[in-house]
Amino acid sequence: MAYTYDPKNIFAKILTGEIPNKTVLETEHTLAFRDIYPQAPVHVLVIPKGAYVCYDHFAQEASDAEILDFNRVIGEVCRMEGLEAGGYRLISNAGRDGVQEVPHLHVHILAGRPLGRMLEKA
Ligand code: DGP
Repeated sequence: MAYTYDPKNIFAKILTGEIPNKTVLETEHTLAFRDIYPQAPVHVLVIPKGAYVCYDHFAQEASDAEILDFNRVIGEVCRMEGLEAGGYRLISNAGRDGVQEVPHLHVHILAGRPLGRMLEKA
């Protein structure tokens, strides 16, 4: 599938500094920042700096360095936020059925309260 990246999406604007963010961690290829509408006491979004729409796009086209850095940042944020003991959930929504609102790859890190079952029955 060919991916079309919208360079005007909200997270692209966060990456250019056009929209402010509460940064948790920044590296060469990755930015982690607090979600504006937190769903849990800890709600951090991790995004690659490159123009990738969703996880499979990233996994297909990103460099090894970008993929390594992205995954390391997710783990590092979990440690920085002290989540190892209590646990956490990672979510990456994609496309229509995943109900992805912002079309720039992001992984949600959610923690700080019991999060319930992963999905409610339809
Ligand atoms: P998703 O549905 O997976 O695409 O989640 C998008 C998330 O992005 C949602 O939890 C709210 C968050 N969000 C939307 N706009 C902004 C913003 O301007 N700043 C921040 N920090 N988060 C945003």
